Amino acid sequence: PPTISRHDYQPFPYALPEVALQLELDAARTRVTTRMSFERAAGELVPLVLNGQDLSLESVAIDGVPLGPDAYELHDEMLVLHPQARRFTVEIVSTCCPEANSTLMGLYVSGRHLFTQCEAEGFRRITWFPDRPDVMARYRVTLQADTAHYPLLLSNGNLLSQRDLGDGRHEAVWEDPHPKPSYLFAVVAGDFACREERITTRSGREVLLQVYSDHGAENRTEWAMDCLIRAIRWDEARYDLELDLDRFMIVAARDFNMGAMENKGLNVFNSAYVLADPATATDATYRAIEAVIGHEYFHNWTGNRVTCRDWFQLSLKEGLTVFRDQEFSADMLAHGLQGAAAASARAVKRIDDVSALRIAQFPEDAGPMAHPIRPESYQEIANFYTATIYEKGAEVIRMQQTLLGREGFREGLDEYFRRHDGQAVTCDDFIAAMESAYIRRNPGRDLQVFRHWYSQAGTPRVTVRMQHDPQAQTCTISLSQSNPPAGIELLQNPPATKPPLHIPVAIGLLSPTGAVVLPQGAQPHPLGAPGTLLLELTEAEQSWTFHGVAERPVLSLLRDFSAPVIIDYARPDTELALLARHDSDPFARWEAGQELARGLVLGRVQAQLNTAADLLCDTWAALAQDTALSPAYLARVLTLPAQRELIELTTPMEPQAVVQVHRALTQELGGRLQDHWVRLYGAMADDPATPYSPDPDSAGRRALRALALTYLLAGGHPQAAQWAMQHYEAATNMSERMGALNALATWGPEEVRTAAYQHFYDMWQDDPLVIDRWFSVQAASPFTGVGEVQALMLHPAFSLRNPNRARSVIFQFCMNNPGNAHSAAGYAFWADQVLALDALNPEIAARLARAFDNWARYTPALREPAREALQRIVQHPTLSRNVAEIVNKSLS
Ligand code: HT7
Ligand code: ZN
Repeated sequence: PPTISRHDYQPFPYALPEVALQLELDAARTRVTTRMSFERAAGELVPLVLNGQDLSLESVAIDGVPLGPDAYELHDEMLVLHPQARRFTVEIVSTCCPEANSTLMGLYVSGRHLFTQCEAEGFRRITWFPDRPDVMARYRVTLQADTAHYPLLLSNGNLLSQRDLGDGRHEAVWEDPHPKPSYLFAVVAGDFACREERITTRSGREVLLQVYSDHGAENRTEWAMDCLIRAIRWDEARYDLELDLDRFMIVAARDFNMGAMENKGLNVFNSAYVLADPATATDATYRAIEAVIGHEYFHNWTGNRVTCRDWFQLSLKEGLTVFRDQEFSADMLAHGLQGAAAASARAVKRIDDVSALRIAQFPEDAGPMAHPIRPESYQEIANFYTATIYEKGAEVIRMQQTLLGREGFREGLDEYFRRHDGQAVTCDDFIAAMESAYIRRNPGRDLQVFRHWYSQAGTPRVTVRMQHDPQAQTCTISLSQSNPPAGIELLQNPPATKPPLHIPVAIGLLSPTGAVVLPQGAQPHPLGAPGTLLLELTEAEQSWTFHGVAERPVLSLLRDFSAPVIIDYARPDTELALLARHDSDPFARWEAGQELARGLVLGRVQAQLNTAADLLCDTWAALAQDTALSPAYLARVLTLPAQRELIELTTPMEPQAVVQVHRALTQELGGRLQDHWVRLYGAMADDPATPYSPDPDSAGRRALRALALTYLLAGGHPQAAQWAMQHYEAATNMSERMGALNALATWGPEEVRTAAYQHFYDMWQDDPLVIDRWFSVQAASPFTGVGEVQALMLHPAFSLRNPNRARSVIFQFCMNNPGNAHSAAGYAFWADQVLALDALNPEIAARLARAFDNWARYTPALREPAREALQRIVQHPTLSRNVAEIVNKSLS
């Protein structure tokens, strides 16, 4: 497949101010009439190139004159016209087949409804069009459909009119006042229940908010509406950004490739991120819905009002919007809290986000798909909706806030909107706006070095050295950075040389008893925990000397995870234990405990040292009794680093050994700290008379109780299985129920496990989202091997066509069951499923194709079967462009 390069960008040679679309909607064949008024930008004649995919062309006319087939060129995915006038109107009639469209891109059928998904390049599956984000037009959309089947006809913007067409069909006309790129276009047709509210925005405009769902699910959309209102209020308060529409709609779809889509005024959501009630949703689901609703709503400004010039700029909207949703979620967790309690609540969110970054993005940056947050090239843009674009992109934005301070960052963002509202722009435009605020605050300095974050792949390593001079009472900290080539940079000849990055490293100094040490004259960073100092590393190596430091300090490093880097600092475990107990920065405190556990696991796996876990046990025992820690925070502190995170840290990668050691250590902690788990299990019990609430405190208590139960089962407490079954049966909400089911799936005796699975299925068989959980928990269980997962796929409720179902079984097994997936049979299963999915839905297949990206670093016994499985995929005669790009990179 051809490679598209960032440097080849050319502006589209025509302006397209107005588009009128008419869709005669029908699941079998939808007829689309598209009228586009073009205006040529430059003087000379230039062909008009339109994109299209899987369309049948009925007619083309320019200024009302039909074109014969020799007046245009019709290629596989391109229609080329040769207009002569400077201003002209093109009218195209074409058809597409929604019910035959299993890709879930363009116009497709889900349940009894019709939905569209246009990002990134799905609009071209609806009609011939300049399907690129820098072509921004005003849309008027006429929808016609069978009234009984599709009583609701929705599109972007405002509803202008509705009428009965008299033949059992009806029509709705919508107009979006805001110019937009085609990827933000949306249509939904079907029969839905609707929850609605009217609110008044900050400037006093009344707006209508609607959440549409399948009939019967309307009692599960209250939380989504509540989240939407909180997101609107948060954006008004934090960034002065107001909803710019009279009507904002969210529609839940059962079949959806991703989490949700920010179409202007008509967001389409995977139903998993809309529907929640206490009986069917866990605490984590409630928080995920809040994050995704926030994310899509925040796109209304960061993505929709100011959009991307081309798809290389994807992180411009995604990184920034993830950062905004992370801040929103953190503020919701900290709501009503002050001081250290608020900091600890925010740290819980930071811990979860950094853990996700380490599990998904660090491995990506260390593998064949490594790319900068602004990629240089791609074959299939759908493959670049990655953890790097989203999560590392958000870290790059967060570093800008750290460097500018909250107010400076706000000034920069205001400047960005002042300069670019209504435009399609680049990451350079964003950083230039931020730089204007940075320079105002830091005369003589700029963000020139910082810009390299946009062009370099790979996770930088920062090595730390510290020298203390007791006589002079000075402490000198030296930081050096290394940014080795990553991904395709490794294939370049000569190898890429990478300039240093601008890395904000937040640190703190602790006395040997754990007290905050503030060196003489040092200015603490306003965003940080007590005693936080910000070191701005901009060169390969730099040193800072601090005065008035009488005793050798213990360094607290990378506070609040101030940069997406790996820290190398050799130090005794006793320092980590001290930090885990006393660091004033709650993120760094958690990190110290994780580092202690990581060292223990990796020592046992790699050096086959049976290092004693005494220090970890003592530290955890102390923390388990620290009543100042919130249950949510303590649940994170007492959780071992994830198996996936640890596997990536082994060289060569040893998935089986990590799983074994991880399980053995969990058993050991379960046994040695048994008294603490018993106490916490009792103390964290819900009061059955109190109605369920997903608030952070209640959710934290449930998380800690479920963790204690897991350790009790792992540690072999004689009553644990009985408690787990009681916990499962007595649960008054899905969070408690899943807490017990997960513990049983990971550690429970076979008969108890199987009985719980059966009970769960009998109870929830008619609820697809809950049955997704039922499949997931089994697919990720260490007791589920290839044979068992194949049996799950034979279950009548399984379907490869529904992405949520495919994710809950196949993805869960391949990505979250390392002890079983990493085997010759596991890889063969994976290859079969990639090929089967590719025939239906290439975007989903390509995501699965990435499950074993880093196979070349596996232990030799696994490398060969992984390579064979990849070869089998690559040799398949009808591979999609999506999967081909992934597997070719993986094998190169
Ligand atoms: N901006 C949205 C991306 C998206 C998407 C991309 C490719 C294929 C299907 C898709 N559905 C949604 C989601 C977001 O980041 O908000
Ligand atoms: Zn997004």
